[in-house]
Amino acid sequence: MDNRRSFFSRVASGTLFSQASARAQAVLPVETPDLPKLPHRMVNGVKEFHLIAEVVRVELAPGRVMDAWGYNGTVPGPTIEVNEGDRVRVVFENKLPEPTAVHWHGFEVPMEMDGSVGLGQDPVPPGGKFVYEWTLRQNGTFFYHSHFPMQEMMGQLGLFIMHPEKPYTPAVQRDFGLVIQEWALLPNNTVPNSLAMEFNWLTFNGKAGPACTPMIVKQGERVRLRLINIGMDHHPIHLHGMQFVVTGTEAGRVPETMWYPQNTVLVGVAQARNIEFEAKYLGDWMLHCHLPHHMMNQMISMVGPIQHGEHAHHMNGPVEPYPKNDPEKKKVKGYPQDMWMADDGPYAAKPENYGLRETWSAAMGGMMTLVRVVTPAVYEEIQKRKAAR
Ligand SMILES: [Cu+2]
Repeated sequence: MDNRRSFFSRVASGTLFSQASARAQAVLPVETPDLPKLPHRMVNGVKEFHLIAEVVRVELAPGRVMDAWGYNGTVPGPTIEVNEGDRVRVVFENKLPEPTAVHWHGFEVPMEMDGSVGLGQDPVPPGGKFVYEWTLRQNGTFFYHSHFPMQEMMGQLGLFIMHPEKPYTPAVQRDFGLVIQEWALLPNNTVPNSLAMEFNWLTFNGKAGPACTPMIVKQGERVRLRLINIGMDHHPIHLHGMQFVVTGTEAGRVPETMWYPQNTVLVGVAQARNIEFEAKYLGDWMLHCHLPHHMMNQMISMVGPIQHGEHAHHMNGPVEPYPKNDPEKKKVKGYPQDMWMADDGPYAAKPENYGLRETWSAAMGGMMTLVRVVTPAVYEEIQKRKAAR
């Protein structure tokens, strides 16, 4: 009788099902805008992935093509998603023109499975293969990348999500992953300059604003964003309109007692940061790196007109002022952002951009995307458009 009473009271209070719903929450897939997932097949209880390093032609923004190095046809590489405790095999193939290997960043695995060339394994030659296999007893936001630095700067990076065995609390309704990268694409080149120290293209998941696909959230949902960074710079990532807490690092979950409110998180090189927030307020909220040069495209001196507007006149004294009425001077698309060029054309058809204010694209440049907290009606319309795509 006591048991029965306790059963019903638990049903009434919702605690009986909280475990089941929490388990469902544990496998809530991570959405990675503009990036695919790497599929796997089960082979005798092992999750087997095939990862191929190769040269990939991508479009950072409409018309800006880059020949970078990625995996399985994308730059950065596709997202790998597994569960804590899984036995995982990655059959790796090198289709690059030089030797490489894959380092599993933050993984607690035997050294010969760590991907550190020279120490744990030999380089995988062009055309060669190597099989990585582990039982993964961690959870959190991890990543994979080549451990050759110049290959990192050519794009060789990807998200590796390990979902926890015991679900995180509180549960989230949306979980997004964003890969931070930077590129030096000099004029008339399609191959990134991996020696560069300043960068003209800054990307989330391989796209520069306004080409980044917004993250769509319903008002009231709890949201997790996972950010990872490999490059030459640390990026202070700022969210508009709401406060968040940092709930995870590259090493796993942060205890709740250590959470404190922020709206900017520094994602340093080789770091991962998970942030979580309640999507309290309707709006198209920017999420961006706050380094000024990273909020624009083409922001290096050798790619565009270095002066603009009245600045030239004031700074240079009574010399010929900047020809404000010369449209040719304003034709370097996206440079710099304060030239204010709204150009919705290439983005209008994207379902996730539905309902944005007409001038939105002018505000977006560089490492910048949107968390769109939308009404049910806008959410439904976006879903309808995605289904029809
Ligand atoms: Cu930055």
